Amino acid sequence: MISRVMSAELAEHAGQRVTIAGWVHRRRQLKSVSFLVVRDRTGLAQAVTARDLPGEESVVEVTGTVTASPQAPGGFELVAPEIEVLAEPCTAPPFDLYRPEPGATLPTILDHAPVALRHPRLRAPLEIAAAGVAGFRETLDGLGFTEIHTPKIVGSATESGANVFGIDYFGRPAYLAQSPQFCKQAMVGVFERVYEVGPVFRAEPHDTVRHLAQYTSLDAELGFVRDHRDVMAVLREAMAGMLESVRRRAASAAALLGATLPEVPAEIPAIHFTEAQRLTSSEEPDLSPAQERRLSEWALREHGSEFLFVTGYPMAKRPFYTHPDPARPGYSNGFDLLFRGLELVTGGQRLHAYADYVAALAARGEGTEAYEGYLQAFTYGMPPHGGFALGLERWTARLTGAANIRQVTAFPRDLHRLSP
Ligand code: AMO
Repeated sequence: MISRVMSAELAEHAGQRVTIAGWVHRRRQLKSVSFLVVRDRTGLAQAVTARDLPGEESVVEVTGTVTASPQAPGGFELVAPEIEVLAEPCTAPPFDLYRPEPGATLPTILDHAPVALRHPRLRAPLEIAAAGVAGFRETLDGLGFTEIHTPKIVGSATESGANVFGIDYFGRPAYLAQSPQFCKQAMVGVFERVYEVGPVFRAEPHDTVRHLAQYTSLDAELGFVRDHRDVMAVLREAMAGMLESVRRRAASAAALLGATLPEVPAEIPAIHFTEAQRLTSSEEPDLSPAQERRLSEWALREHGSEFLFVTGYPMAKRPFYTHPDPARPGYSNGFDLLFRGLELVTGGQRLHAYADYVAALAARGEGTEAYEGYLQAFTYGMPPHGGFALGLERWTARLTGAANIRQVTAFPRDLHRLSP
């Protein structure tokens, strides 16, 4: 391994001869002097030289003497450098990566994602997402959860049959998992508390700014709950941990994007679905995006909170595994978490008795055949339990102010996009 110094560490090596490595972010050739700005994973470093410079996005190793320079990024630069070119690009990027704003349309950016994402502003949301996931894991590990990995090829739909991708599985019909729902519930019987960070697939037929055909789901499921409120309390901790992790690990990415990180109230305000209907003067059995926006505005105004729980969604609008509210016929122990005007999380208490599953499926005109594998868990004794799933890209988009979920997804999959 070469002993390589990161650009962010130059100040610690003042006066020494060091080697940095990265991509040529920008070059400026003046009459008598040339400036080479190199980008590595920690930021930018400048080298000053008299010679011709390799082209932008060339991969280089630069060895030079660290010297104070107020104009250089980070206040230090490399002088008298030796430059070794490790790889040269075949083509120029579709836009200048060194300009503060990408200055390209979203389709251009997405079509050229492998190089476009090197732009500091386009990379920043992905750093924030990574920090969020790290915080999610840390928080749930701390609460006694075990991380699990469940199959993405499954034999039955979990959420609804409507938006499932069918595939050919050795000649048998199978599906891409819409959610780890069934497996995470079964794993509560093994570990009591589990979580998963993984891809899920939805054949979303609509071209919207908040739907992808593949997204990253942060799932959790826990046993021995009183009802959905215990699940909401864990979700509150996970949310606080994710944001704390962004503050710790991705502060400069958040600052670059001007992202304001919300406070998570000690107790996130919660309203019942019927109250949400009343506040938005609606009798519809579901909340529209416009209603979600109005409810978020209300929560900010009334409670100073950017988060709002809506509980008790009608049973008819929730999947068959949802636990009913014993005190309110027709309503469920299911909830959504709204964040800055958007549904960010869905969760709730689940049925846990085998007979209740059989009855719930029958009430929806379905038999148990397609679910036999899943329902096994409930024939062997399952505690009252519940869980939730958070869409990572929605979280990142709301946090960074991105209007379109594709702006915070490295290689989005949607109705039209399959490459890169
Ligand atoms: P649901 O289907 O509501 O619930 O999904 C949970 C969360 O995932 C996100 N999400 C999406 N993000 C991007 N593109 C999509 N097409 C998309 N669809 C959903 C949202 C949503 O709140 N099994 C249940 C969860 C549970 O009860 O544990 C489920 O999957 O942020």
